[in-house]
Amino acid sequence: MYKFYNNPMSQHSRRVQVLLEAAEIDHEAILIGFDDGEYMSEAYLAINPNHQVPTLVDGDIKIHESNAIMRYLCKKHGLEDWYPSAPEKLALVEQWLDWGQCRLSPAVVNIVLFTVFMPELNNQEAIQSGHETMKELTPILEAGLEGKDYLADDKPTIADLAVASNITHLALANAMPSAPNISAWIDRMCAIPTFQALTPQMTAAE
Ligand SMILES: N[C@@H](CCC(=O)N[C@@H](CS)C(=O)NCC(=O)O)C(=O)O
Repeated sequence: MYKFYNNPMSQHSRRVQVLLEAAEIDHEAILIGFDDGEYMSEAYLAINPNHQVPTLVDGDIKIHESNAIMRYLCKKHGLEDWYPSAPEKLALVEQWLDWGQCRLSPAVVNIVLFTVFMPELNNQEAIQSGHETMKELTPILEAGLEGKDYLADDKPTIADLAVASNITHLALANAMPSAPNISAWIDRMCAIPTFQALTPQMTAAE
């Protein structure tokens, strides 16, 4: 059985957990603590030297990087709906997965980490930079959803799980983007069993 190392406060963990639950994949969920320093322990570093969650262990295979884990699970379990193989759909899935990791996630981390989890560092520069970047990225995501229910297909894919978990993480800092296509999409994502249950309570930014 898979061992899934995670923490509920981690949006990268949440996206994988939603996929595991939605696809009814048997797994053992193992909580890795932040507050108690477990994520930096020798035992966990042997599993993931990046001291990050999530990690999936499948026998001898240890996989870090949330999107790589989702791709692996989709391939292994033939989850064609979640990770379509048709080139046009696949290209969009990969585009939004990469966009989420390379462009969106750093901005979300700057806002949420320094506003919510490490306010004592008073890193206003990072928070400001995150908000500035979100001003640029919100219209890009909004346009990507124009006339569409989901990012890459007429059904949710792992790209939606990845990008929506990033966007809803902003709720912790009361910084959810306020844009009609994004809001309607998040509502649709909340219809996925466990997505809403695992997602922080959402309030749009002022
Ligand atoms: N690129 C990684 C990011 C994972 C990540 O940033 N995890 C955070 C929690 S959301 C973490 O474990 N942070 C602890 C650390 O970086 O030391 C992924 O997609 O899995």
